[in-house]
Amino acid sequence: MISSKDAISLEDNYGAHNYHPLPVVLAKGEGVYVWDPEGNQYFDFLSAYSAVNQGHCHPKIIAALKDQAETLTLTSRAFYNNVLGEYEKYLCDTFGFERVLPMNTGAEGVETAIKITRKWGYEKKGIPPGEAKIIVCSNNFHGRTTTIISFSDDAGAHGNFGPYTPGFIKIAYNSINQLEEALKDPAIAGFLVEPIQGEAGVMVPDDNYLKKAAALCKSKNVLFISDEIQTGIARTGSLLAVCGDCTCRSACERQPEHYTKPDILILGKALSGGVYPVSAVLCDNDIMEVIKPGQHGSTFGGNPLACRVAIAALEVVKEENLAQNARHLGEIFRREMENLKTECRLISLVRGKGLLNAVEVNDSPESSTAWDLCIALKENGLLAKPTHGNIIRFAPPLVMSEPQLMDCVAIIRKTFLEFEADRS
Ligand code: IF1
Repeated sequence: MISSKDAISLEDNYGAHNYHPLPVVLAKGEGVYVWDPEGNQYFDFLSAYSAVNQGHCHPKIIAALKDQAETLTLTSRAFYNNVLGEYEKYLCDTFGFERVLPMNTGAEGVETAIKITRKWGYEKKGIPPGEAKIIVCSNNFHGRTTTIISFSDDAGAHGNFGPYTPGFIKIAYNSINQLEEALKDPAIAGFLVEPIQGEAGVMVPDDNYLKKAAALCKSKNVLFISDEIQTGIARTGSLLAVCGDCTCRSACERQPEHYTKPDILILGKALSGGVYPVSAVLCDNDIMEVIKPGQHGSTFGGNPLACRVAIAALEVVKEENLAQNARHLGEIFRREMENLKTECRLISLVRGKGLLNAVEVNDSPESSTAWDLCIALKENGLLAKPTHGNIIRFAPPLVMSEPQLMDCVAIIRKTFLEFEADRS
């Protein structure tokens, strides 16, 4: 097998330099573990940005992939296929919506939601042609397409990619007042929000923020659009982040004190368990009906391979109670990190929900401390990646066991304490 050194130099020499990876090469994965070509084992605390919630190479999902791959992979939507309808019904039943529009990547899901929202704005709300606006939040991350980066305020994501798509109004995240103010504009068609901001550094909004925001949108006839590409599929301790404290296996209005039903729900990443790019946009019929034949689509969206894989991936989430496990382990993880914070001055803040957590490193975002800590964690068998300079995101697969989590806590503890001792 190719060595780590050679794999890295090939990527360096032949790939676009659009990433700055941690210097580790992954050659195999199983559950919560990954291995490099030299056979070193690591706990994966990134989970491909929450796409492998079900763990690497989950046998049930891989079996579905293999079985369908030998039967039928792609038909295009010029014809019906025998899996798409079953998949759409399964998604509708699971998430409590009337219709699904299948796509592939997360960014395509967001683009789809934007198109549906604008069209709904003109055809249902009566916004004058060309004037529809969508409210978004500062420090958002919704993907990398030209329209989506138009409303990003990350210099790297946004800079020199203009001219930019107009029609977006930016407000502060977690500000009900600013939302109320922005909603006074009658040309607003939708409010696009992450229930927890991932890329921003795992920013958890105030309790009831989503509920209040959704209610305000409803009162102004504005669509509330939840981007659950990263937070969905059990990551934050419930099937969707908008399910609040409910650990039901489906998003349900049986628990209205917890659940905030979005008008449009966007899913991606772990919808396929990280096995294949699968995204989906869900909404009820009165909204989805604005999209007519020929007005939106994708060659690969809704292909039978994607549909089989996604059904299996969601079954795993339900059968293995991954939402409950994420909730339980998340509480332990944050408690342990809070304990470590009292002994180790390297940690300034711990936050998160379920198994989407972040530790703020007590140094400036310009310092290399968080990066150096991640290198040290890697040496000790745990992979995590810094974000925004001084934040480390900890998001293992949700199939982790409590003893495994305690092993990981021990690795993090040892690494941080040794790092601190070495520096002083
Ligand atoms: C990269 C972060 C995670 C997302 C939300 C849509 C998308 C994403 C809420 C687009 C994608 C990614 C992509 C990844 C880094 C990453 C990320 F660091 F930027 F914040 F997950 F933590 N909405 N998130 O988080 O989905 O088109 O990529 O399938 O390398 O850009 P996509």
